[in-house]
Amino acid sequence: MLFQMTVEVERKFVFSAETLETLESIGVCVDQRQFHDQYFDTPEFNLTLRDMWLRKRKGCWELKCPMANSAEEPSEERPADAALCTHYKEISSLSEIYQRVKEVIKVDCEDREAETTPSQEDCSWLSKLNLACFAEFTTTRRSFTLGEEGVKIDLDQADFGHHVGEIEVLIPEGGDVQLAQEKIRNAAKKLGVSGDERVDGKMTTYLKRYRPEHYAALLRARVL
Ligand code: V4E
Repeated sequence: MLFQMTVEVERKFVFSAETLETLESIGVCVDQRQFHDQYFDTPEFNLTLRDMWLRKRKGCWELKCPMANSAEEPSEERPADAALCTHYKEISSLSEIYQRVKEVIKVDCEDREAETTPSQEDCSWLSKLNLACFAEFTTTRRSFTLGEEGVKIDLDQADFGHHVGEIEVLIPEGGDVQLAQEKIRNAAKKLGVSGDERVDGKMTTYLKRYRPEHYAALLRARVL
């Protein structure tokens, strides 16, 4: 079966009262909501060591994976700030998620039950694959648009005291990542977002604070 996948191209930024003021004057607030995320992995970090992020948000399963063989431009031809943008496949079909997770955590193929895709409500597959929740937090998110097609700006406040902004563009798989980065660059300029340092997201901060061993393993593997 073929699945239509979305790719999220994103740049995180540190936001201040000034950024918020700019956003409120040149952008439109299109949404404000709260969601609770639970992230899952094995005790050996089989998923996150491969930069795969399995989570449950608002009752739905989501998996973020790095792009396979992403055809990057040679670094000398890439704009310097392209390195600040990440791009991940976003998978929300539980059957596709289950298939990919099983491939990584090689389950016994003799297990007939493992052949069947679980239902949204059935969480027994987690323990069968040795998956447990390693992080959970609630985020309050305000979303803005700036008039540029397909660009969304999220201001996130996590309940453990970390806030971060994200400029994001969603494209179909195989879509133009460089064009998305260009749009992100323009939006960052309009917002007065500068700096060439990578900004820690909610998860990086969470792991640093509450899961130092997991964080250290991901640093060693150069995932974070
Ligand atoms: C992909 C990823 C992680 C999973 C969480 O992704 P993130 O986009 O940070 O979360 P959120 O809540 O904004 O998701 P959305 O609602 O936009 O779908 S945790 C770490 N990574 C990888 C990663 C990385 N290596 N570097 C940076 C700057 N960001 C993410």
